[in-house]
Amino acid sequence: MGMNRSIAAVLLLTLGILVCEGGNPCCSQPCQNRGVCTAMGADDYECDCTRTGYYGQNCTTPEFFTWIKITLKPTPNTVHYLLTHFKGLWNIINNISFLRDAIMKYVLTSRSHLIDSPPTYNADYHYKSWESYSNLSYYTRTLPPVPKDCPTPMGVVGKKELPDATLLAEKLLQRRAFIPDPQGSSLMFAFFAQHFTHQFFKSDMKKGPAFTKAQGHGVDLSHIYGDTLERQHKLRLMKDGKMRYQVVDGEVYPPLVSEVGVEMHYPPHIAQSDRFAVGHEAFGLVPGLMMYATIWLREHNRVCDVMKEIHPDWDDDRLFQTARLILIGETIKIVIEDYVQHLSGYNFKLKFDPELLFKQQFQYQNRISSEFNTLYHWHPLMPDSFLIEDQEYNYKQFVFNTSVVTEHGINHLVDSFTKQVSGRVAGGRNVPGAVMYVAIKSIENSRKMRYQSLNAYRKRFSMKPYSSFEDITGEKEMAGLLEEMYGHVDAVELYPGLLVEKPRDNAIFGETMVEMGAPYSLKGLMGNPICSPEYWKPSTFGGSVGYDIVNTASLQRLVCNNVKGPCPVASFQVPDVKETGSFTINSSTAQAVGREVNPTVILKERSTEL
Ligand code: ACD
Repeated sequence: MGMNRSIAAVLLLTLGILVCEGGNPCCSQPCQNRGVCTAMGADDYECDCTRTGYYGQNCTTPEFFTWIKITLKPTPNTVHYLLTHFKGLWNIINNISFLRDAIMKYVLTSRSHLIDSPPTYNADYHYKSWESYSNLSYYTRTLPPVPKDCPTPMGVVGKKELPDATLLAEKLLQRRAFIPDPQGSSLMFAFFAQHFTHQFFKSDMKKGPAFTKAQGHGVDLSHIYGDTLERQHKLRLMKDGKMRYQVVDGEVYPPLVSEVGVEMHYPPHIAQSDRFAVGHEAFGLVPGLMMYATIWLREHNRVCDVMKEIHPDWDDDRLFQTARLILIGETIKIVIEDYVQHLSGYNFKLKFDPELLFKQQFQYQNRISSEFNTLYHWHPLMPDSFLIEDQEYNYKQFVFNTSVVTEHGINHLVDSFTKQVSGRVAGGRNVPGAVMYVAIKSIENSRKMRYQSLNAYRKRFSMKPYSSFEDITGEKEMAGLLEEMYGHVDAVELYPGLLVEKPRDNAIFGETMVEMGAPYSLKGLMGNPICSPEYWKPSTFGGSVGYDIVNTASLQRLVCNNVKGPCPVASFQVPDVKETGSFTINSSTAQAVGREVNPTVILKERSTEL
């Protein structure tokens, strides 16, 4: 079997080089295992295998230690199986701190080593250059673009023309009937994903899809504070470190555009009194985004109050800057321990502890890559309609309807979004009609940026390439359509591939989404400067009180600290799918969050457990 595969690979490579005769010999991607291909004229190439652990003309022969490593290394699916089963064993491991730390350290290092840091390519540079390293207005690229002079869009395999993007999306991506996420991700999860990622995915469409306006390239909370100093200053109260706000029905909400004068994207029919102004200019788009913007605004001002109490002598700017660092820390803690924890489905308990990396080789820097942006187009998460209290909103009624936020209030929004399930991302045919245009654009933009194939990315992220169309989808019908459209399994594009990929058992994603998404995520989160040895100490966060706020942050606590009255259950997983006993908002949870949790919700959740 292995032998057959090697012969096939050699044949394919030879074929590639032959096909490319007179063209670009790198089109056939002859260099394996992350070796770098350089064309030497029209019919020769050189593979640079330096530090890949492999040698030979195409970097295919493993060095001794590499051979041992690859022989012993379990497949990603085996590791995933181990992590998502054996709950009893994991419960023990989770409570033995040196074991938990050792496993978490391994997760962080093994994942982040897959990301080039410093970054290398961009859409216009397929070779290393100072320009692509230093120009922050580009997303970086994990794999260089397919050379322009190749026989086919994916190099040498597949058809000369890619399938029509709209047709492809309609046949394979568009929802027929809503498929709920078997992991039970809630809309609270979906809107968090949208809100949180828009700080670093902010394509500059005036320049093109390869460019970004978010030049912090990571968790800088520019979606809360604005992506320029000018915008930040307009949103700041300039007193006690706080952000500007307004009070509606006794509760704090973002200020109005008419008061602060920052640009926001609202269609003309939105009343002036409903035009909230927040860090990200597009967050008027859906109430879920404005809900999170409101929660974080309240959190910022709450943290400023806490800091002011401890440091009455601090000026406005010191309070503001310190609160921002605290909120960055809270965000990373919530993302790792609530958000990624939920998404992973692991019984192993993930841990946010920057000290785990202090003795490791790790670069505290990050550059957002274009492929990360593309893979994060999780539009299948969106439901068919939105249920808030006893009202149902269709897309037309929901989009740009910021008055939903003040009419229902944060309390009810959190409650409703926690109870509504999101759609499954992988497995195909789950993109709602209303957002199909985004899926089509993702395909078109990936083509403009000359992305390599799904299989090329699988190899880059240490996965075995798919061997057939059925191997991708795990079924026959969509596999047949893929074959008709692409002709060769190595020609299937990244984004459609990710969305039609067979999901793992009872999971939201297939293998490729996780194996690519996790390295980008963990590198981006832990590469933040606040995780570096000189920053990760209490003084950075205004002392032990601020440091504690970071180290005890959770989604539930964030909500409870920022709503009036009994706080609703806030969860990235809808309560119904939780296993018995795993979702008890009981008195100890309430105590932990330091707040009363809505008793009616508690009752309801408990009853589902019984
Ligand atoms: C692991 C941990 C589990 C990973 C599980 C799923 C990962 C899949 C996609 C990405 C998920 C979340 C993204 C979260 C944060 C992005 C942060 C970016 C910061 C710049 O097995 O490794």
